[in-house]
Amino acid sequence: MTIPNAPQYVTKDTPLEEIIALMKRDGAVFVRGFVSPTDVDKAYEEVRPRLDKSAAWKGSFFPEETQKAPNLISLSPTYTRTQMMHPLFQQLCDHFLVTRSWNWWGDKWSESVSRPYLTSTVALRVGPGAKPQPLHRDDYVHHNVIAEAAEFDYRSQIGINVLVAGCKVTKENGGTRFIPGSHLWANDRPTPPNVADCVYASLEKGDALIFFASLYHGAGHNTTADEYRTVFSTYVTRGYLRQEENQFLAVPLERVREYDRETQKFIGYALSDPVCGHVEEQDPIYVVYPEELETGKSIHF
Ligand SMILES: O=C(O)CCC(=O)C(=O)O
Ligand SMILES: [Fe+2]
Repeated sequence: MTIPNAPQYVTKDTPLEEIIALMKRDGAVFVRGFVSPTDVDKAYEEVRPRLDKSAAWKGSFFPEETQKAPNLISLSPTYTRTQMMHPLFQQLCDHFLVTRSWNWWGDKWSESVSRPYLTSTVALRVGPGAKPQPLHRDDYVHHNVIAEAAEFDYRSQIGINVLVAGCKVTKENGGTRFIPGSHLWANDRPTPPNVADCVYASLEKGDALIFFASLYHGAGHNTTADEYRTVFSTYVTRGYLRQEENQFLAVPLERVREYDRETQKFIGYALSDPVCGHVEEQDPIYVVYPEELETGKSIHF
């Protein structure tokens, strides 16, 4: 029996319209057999060395038992090809995150179409004993503000994430938990999200959880003695959330180094609070001053 507002399991062959309707209603869908276990294993082998050397997190967003591998495109061509560029994920991003606007261009009424693009990638390996993450919205990174709405509103949604299970994911080993329907909630609700309203991802290796970045969610509690829960995470956002002139590609680093620090920060070598613009989970100013990386203040939100 289908329980209303309980997130549904679909396959990558389920008609796109059905998946879109479920996303609008629940804010999330589970996709069975999203990537083959062979491709997941290959991607895992490509990111494992980085996960193994992940330093313990000192902030409160991740428990210290969680190891992370950011920058997956550099690490794993298999991940990039089979997960980030997955046709179903691409179709959903195209459906929900293309921005179209109309303007007068002289006397011509013209349309601009901005396509979605990648905003961040990370593999997350939650170790035994890891406490749950706080429930949060990933679109807080881009300061998204949502007004209370009974109906789905395209313009309120600025991001979609896909989590792909790198192993069997269960409630016990820290499976992602989330509140179905919370993608419709206003930011300024007077009460915090309630863990009791959560459902827990239960995934086989290669299954996916696709959800709006506005959905309240977080990694669960790993209560096992010896299981490591790995997921690959891909975040996509609207294409206009960027600088007009791409300073990072247009200005060579040698030129950037000739300017003072305030100028470098204004060019873009700074974090936008909370965590936008990081490089390998660090403030991008360390790309300009790599010698400060050891002594500098690292991000631990
Ligand atoms: O590890 C998970 O299950 C979710 C991670 C997450 O929500 C995040 O890092 O923003
Ligand atoms: Fe998150």
